[in-house]
Amino acid sequence: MAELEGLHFGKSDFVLLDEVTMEQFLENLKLRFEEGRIYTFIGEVVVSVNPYRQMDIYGNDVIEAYRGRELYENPPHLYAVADAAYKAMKRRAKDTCIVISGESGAGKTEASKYIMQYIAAITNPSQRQEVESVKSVLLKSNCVLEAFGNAKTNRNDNSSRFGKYMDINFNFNGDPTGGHINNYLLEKVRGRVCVCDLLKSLHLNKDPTDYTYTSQGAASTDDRSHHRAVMSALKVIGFSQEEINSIYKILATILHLGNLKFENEAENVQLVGGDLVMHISELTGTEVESMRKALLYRTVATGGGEVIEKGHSEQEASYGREALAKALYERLFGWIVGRINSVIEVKNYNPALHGKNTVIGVLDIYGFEIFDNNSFEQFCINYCNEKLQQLFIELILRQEQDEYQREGITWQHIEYFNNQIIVDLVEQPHKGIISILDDACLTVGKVTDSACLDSMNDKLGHHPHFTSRKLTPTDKTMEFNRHFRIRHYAGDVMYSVEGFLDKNKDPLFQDFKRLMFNSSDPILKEMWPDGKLSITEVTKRPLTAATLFKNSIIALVDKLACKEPYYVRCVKPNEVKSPMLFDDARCQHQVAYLGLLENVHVRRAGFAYRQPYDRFLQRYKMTCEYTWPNHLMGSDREAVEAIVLQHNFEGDVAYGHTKLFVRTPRTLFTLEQERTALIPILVLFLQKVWRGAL
Ligand code: AD9
Ligand code: MG
Repeated sequence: MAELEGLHFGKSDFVLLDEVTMEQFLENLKLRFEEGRIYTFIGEVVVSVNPYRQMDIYGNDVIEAYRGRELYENPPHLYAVADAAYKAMKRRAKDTCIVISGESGAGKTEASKYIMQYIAAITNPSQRQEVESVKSVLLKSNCVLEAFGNAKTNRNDNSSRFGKYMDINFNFNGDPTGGHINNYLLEKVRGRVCVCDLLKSLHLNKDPTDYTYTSQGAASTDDRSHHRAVMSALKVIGFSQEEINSIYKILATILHLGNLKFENEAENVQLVGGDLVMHISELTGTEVESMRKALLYRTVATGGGEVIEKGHSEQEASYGREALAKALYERLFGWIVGRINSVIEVKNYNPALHGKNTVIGVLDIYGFEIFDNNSFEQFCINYCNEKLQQLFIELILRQEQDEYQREGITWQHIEYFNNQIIVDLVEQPHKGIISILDDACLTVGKVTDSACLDSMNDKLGHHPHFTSRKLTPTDKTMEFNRHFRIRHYAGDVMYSVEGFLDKNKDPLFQDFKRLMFNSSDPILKEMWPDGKLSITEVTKRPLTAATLFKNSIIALVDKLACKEPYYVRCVKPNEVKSPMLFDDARCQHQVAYLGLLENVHVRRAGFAYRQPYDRFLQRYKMTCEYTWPNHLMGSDREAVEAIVLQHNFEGDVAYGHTKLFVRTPRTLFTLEQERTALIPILVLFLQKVWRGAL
């Protein structure tokens, strides 16, 4: 099990590459993937390649092997990172977080689940009932969130439609006491979401005439068992039958809305067929007439304070219906997360009695996206990644430098690209892209995407990370595409501005909000507090999608910034979900934008490993004649010096006040190798001693 898996599995830490080049990096990644070694370290960071097959590496025996061990004592694994985060939390009472990033289908959600399972497995050895029930709710919450929040896309059969950040709270014993989930919902910003897809993930029958949700219809056994698992998870978490009924009613409403059609009749828009709207009003606890009206008209307050009803065009009506379906889903999801949080939040925690409450946060969030055609969705996602990169720089480098200073180690400051300039380009008040977008959305009258781009050009034309150009017509479209380009830390991305304004606005007519707030279903009502305001009271425009997203990401970064971070970087080996294929070009692209080479460089510039003297000594004393079985030196540090000297590692280490710093993992691997080789000899030796043969 020891680290030294053998050279034919490649280098288990990229820091060991002979040269840090893209070529060598990829060669090593590929070799390991082909040998079924899906994890590789960069120091404490784990790089993971999606194996697209079940691996026999997550069993209890493996969990035991990683429990309480140091990173380099075992082959790279998610468990090593999970354990490191857990140890830091438990031993040093540090809040920690594990940031998992990578593109769609790279394996983030799977990784987050293995990490959670690991933490669940190693905690509460005494099986205390209340801790077990907290763990069970935490684990079950995944199942519910996936059922409602995942859908099949062309990139991933089980794609998370939301970014998720989960805090797990621990008491001083290191046992989980509760948690909190934040979701970064993509519904609004990821255009490709189709509500019906989301419902399919719940395996409800799509046929609008069949709304018995027990999945008897055409559903397969698999669907039925999945459905049962979700139902049971909802119950374990503590959802009441009434709440579950409301959830289903809302889902059914969304399905019906999807089937609702409009037609033009003598200038006026009408609903096609009356049944659907009756079902919808019944399910939402609203009056049929009010529902019909909200679907066909909107109330507008004129300048003079007069309130008039304005009929929709067919297009507006469809647009409104779509927006309602999406908002219903979005609010339902938000409400479910809120409900789960109310169950798992730590209650009655008394620090005086229970000690410090520490936290491990697990972030499963979309990575950098560069497509052929990038739109508002990619803009938001990439901005989020700029923020996380900023945090990475801030935390990793700052922490490194702090530790060297604390331990009295001389340290050369590392030069790195600070991407704050790009973060500012996007988020700065008044000047940033989001602010320009918002201004355009708030402008009365018709502002086009193109005009918004002109405004960006005026304000940002000289920014070193912003350019825009008008593309000439292509043969295919014969249209002028308008684009702008951001020079991201991970590479240049060209965004098509088309649709930016629409996606940024809150598309939901206020009439729907009021209608839902007035529902006779108290649970549905609870989801629409903003429907309380009457039309004349609504003065402020709701925040735009980009601003809401920005605010939530800023809050997320604040949460992460006060924690000790651990990273899992996920790579997707190919686009066809194959366990065999390592697509060089696709992997190279990901390695580049995940900044993995830079990561190796930074890691190599400093000391990759550090270890308190006593622990180092305990583990390697057998490799040195002066320290085995016990040393007679003045201090542990002197004994460690003896080990280092005997192996000629002086050039690779530095001595801190309490710890030994080791520059490259090779040193530790060599020691590990020697130790592994010595153990059978020592066992033999000890057996002989016991038998009195010596
Ligand atoms: V998305 O941004 O939510 O669309 P993720 O979360 O990065 O994406 P996910 O974890 O859902 O990807 O992984 C996609 C699929 O790859 C899974 O459904 C599994 O079939 C497969 N996968 C990922 N990781 C593993 C693994 N460690 N072992 C086996 C895996 N299969
Ligand atoms: Mg996912």
